[in-house]
Amino acid sequence: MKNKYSIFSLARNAVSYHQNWSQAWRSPDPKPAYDAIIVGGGGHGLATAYYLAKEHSIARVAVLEKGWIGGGNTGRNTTIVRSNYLWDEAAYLYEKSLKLWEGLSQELNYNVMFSQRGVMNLGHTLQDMRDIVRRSSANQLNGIDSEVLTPAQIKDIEPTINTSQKARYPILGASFQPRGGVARHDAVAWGFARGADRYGVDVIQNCEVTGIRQRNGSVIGVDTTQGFIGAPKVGVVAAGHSSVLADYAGLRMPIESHPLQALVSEPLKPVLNTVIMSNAVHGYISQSDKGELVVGAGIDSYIGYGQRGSYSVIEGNVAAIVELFPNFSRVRMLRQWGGIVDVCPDACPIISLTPVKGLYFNCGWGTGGFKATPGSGWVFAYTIARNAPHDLNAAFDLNRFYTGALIDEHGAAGVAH
Ligand code: FAD
Ligand code: PYC
Repeated sequence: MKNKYSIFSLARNAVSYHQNWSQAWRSPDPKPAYDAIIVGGGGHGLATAYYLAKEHSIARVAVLEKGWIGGGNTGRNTTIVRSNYLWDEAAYLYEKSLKLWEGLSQELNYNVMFSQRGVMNLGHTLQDMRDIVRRSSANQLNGIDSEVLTPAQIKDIEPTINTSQKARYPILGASFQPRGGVARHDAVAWGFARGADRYGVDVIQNCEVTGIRQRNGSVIGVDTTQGFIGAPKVGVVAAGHSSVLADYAGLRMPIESHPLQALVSEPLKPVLNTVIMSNAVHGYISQSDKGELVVGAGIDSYIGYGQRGSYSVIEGNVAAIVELFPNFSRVRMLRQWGGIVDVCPDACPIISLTPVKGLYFNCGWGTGGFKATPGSGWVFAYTIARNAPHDLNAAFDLNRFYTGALIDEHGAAGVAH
C-alpha cells in the first residue's frame, strides 16, 4: 500500500512541477542569536550541526552557507572513503569515520549510496612497497582491514589493469582495504541537512560570513550578508577558505590553499570493480554507479582560489591512467572541475579550540576530508559542546605546530600534496 501511494505521489508531483513536494529542510530567515553557529554548509559543517543537536542536545544552531549546501568541496570530490592511515592518531580518527559511514544511511534514513567495493593503493618502486608493507602492518595492528597484494592478485581483482613488468612504472604490488569504497557525495550533505533540520537546526543558504566579532577575547557572533547574528560559540568549517575566516578573527592558520582537479568520462558498462589509486604516477580512478570513470590527480602546485586548475596536470593525469589502463585510451572525458583544498604541513587536519574563547576551527583536510565527513562532524560537535577536544581529535590541535608534535600522513594521503 505504501509503495502504491508513493508511486502516485511521484506521478502527481511530476505533473504539478513538484508544487506540493514537501521540502527536505526548511529555508528559515536567520534569528538574531543562536547557542552555536557553524560557518560552512559542506558535509563537515552539516554533520557537526547534526551531532550537536543529536548527541549534545544543542539544537539552537545555525549553519551559515555562503552559496548552496554541498556546493563546495563536498560536491566536487571524487568520493573515496578509506581509513588506511599510518599513525595511530590519524588511523583512529578515520576509522571512527569509516564505522559511522557503515551505518550512515540507516542513521540518517537517507541513502548515501555507500559502496564498500575496496580501495587499492598501488606500489611502483621498491620504496613504495616498503611503505605499503609498513602501513598495512600498522593498520592490521590497529584492527583496520588491510592486505598486501601481488601483481597477480591485483589482476584477479581488476582484469583490465596493465600489470606488465615492461610498463614505464610497473606495478609491483598494492595495499588493499576491502572496507573502503565510495559514496554519493551530495546525498551526504542532503542527508545531514535534513537530519539536522529535523532536530530544529536552521540551515541558512546564501548567507556569507564577512566578519567574526569578539569582545574581551571571546567570540560574540558573526557579521553576514544577512546582518549580524549573535552566538557564544562559533565553529568554522570552511574548507578551502579557512585562512580567510581565520583572518576575520585575527588568527593565522598554517595552511596553503591549492586547486585540486577531477574529471569524469562518458558512461561505460561496468569495467572497474574497486577504487585504484597511485600516488607515484599521480592518478586514481573509480567507476560511478552511472558508469562514468571518475579520475583525479595530485594538487596543482600553485596557490589560488580559482576552482579550475591547469591543463598540464590533466595531461599528466590522463597519461598515467592510460598507462595503467591502456584500453581507456579512446574513452572521451566529459567534464572537468576543480576545488580548493586547504593543506597543512603534515597533511593532517586541524580540529581545535583557538586563542579566541568560543571560536573553534575544523580545517586543513587537504585532499582527503570527504572520507572523514561523519567522524569529523562527530568529534567537532563534541569539541564545541564540551569546549574540549575528544580523545580522537586531541592530537589535531593547533598547538602541534608550536610543540612540533606533527603527524606526518603524506604517505597515506591518496594524492600527492
Ligand atoms: P566544503 O564542502 O567545501 O564546505 C565548506 C563550505 O564553506 C562551502 O560550502 C563554502 O561555500 C562555505 N564557505 C566558505 N566561506 C564561507 C563564508 N565566508 N561564509 C559562509 N560559508 C562559507 N576527499 C576524500 O576523502 N576522498 C576523495 O576522493 C576526495 N577527492 C577530492 C577531489 C577533489 C577534486 C577535491 C577538490 C577534493 C577532494 N577531497 C576528497 C577532499 C574533500 O572534498 C574535502 O576535504 C571535504 O569535502 C571538505 O569538506 P567540507 O564540508 O569541510 O568542505
Ligand atoms: O584521500 O583518498 C583520498 C583521495 C582520493 C582522491 C582524493 N583524495
